[in-house]
Amino acid sequence: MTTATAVAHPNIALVKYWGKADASLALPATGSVSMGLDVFPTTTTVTVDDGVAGREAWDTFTLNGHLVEDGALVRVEQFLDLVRSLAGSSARAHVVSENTVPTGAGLASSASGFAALATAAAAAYGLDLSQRDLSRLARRGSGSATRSIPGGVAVWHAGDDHGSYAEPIPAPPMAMVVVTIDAGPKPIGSREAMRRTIATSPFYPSWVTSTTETVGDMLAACAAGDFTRIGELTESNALRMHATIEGAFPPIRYLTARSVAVFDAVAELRAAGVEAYATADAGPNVVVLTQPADRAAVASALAGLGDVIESGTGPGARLVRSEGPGTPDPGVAPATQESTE
Ligand code: 2P0
Repeated sequence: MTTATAVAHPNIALVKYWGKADASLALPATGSVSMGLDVFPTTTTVTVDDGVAGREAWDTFTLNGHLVEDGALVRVEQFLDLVRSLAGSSARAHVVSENTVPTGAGLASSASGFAALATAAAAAYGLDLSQRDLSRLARRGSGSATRSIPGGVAVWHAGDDHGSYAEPIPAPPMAMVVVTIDAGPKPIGSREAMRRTIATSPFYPSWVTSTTETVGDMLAACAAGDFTRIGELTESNALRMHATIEGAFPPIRYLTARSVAVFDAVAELRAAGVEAYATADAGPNVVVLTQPADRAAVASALAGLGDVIESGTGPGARLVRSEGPGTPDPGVAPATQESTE
């Protein structure tokens, strides 16, 4: 038996990923840029059981103390199949995951979930992958997980299977305030909503063209340390994504009146001289980008509009424990950024 435990955090895109160029390889239609959070870690342990192998055997997946038996188990098993094919193993695994995102906080758990799973599973199956290769692997579990491997401020490149990975980029100090205004379930999951947007939104081709341009602008703004430009690009790109999604048929609208109220409050903060910029993912909750010195003031200004949680810029996924033959030493994780290929 070999076992490995990894920790990963969620990330929030400053330039969004919305749409795949190739669903089977999980290749995005455009690049994207994100900030990793330092709150809500997911801790995942993968134990490879050599005594349980072959087609007739099953993996198990326990999430927050409950055995999972629905579609989430299928997604985990498919991901482990990929790891097994890379490792040349048919041994089944037990996956035990603790996800600390409060229920309904509006943050996707698939980013931290698949980043932690990729890191732990690779180690447990004896694969010693670079950070770059781990991000490629995490991509196959969930697109946004690609960016949770490096953490910090990261770019996820569009490209082919080899070229589509995430890596850290230099950026000025930043913070976020998560404003949860609705803890209910989303009307439609992002994977299906992406498919419908591509198939039916007349705005989608423009989204791809403009977002490709915005990634370049964002990288330049980050390199220049220009927080104002980073914030302006972030808010603009989020609204462009929502406009593109709203153009689908039947339409999909994630932002509610209460979401828009947070965007309004953020605009008022800016008018009062506080640099803050709003973004939102595939749901009604809003995340506000600001600078570390302003985060407490932003959180207190927005407290009446929802539950607020502050976050700094978080670390990348890391291996915290590994035991058994062939597992990497957690002392050297996270792996280097260089490709092993
Ligand atoms: C993002 N989102 O860039 C965008 C913005 C949601 C809105 O990545 O199908 O759960 O697993 O690749 O990663 C959510 O999409 O989708 C997402 P899959 P994922 O963060």
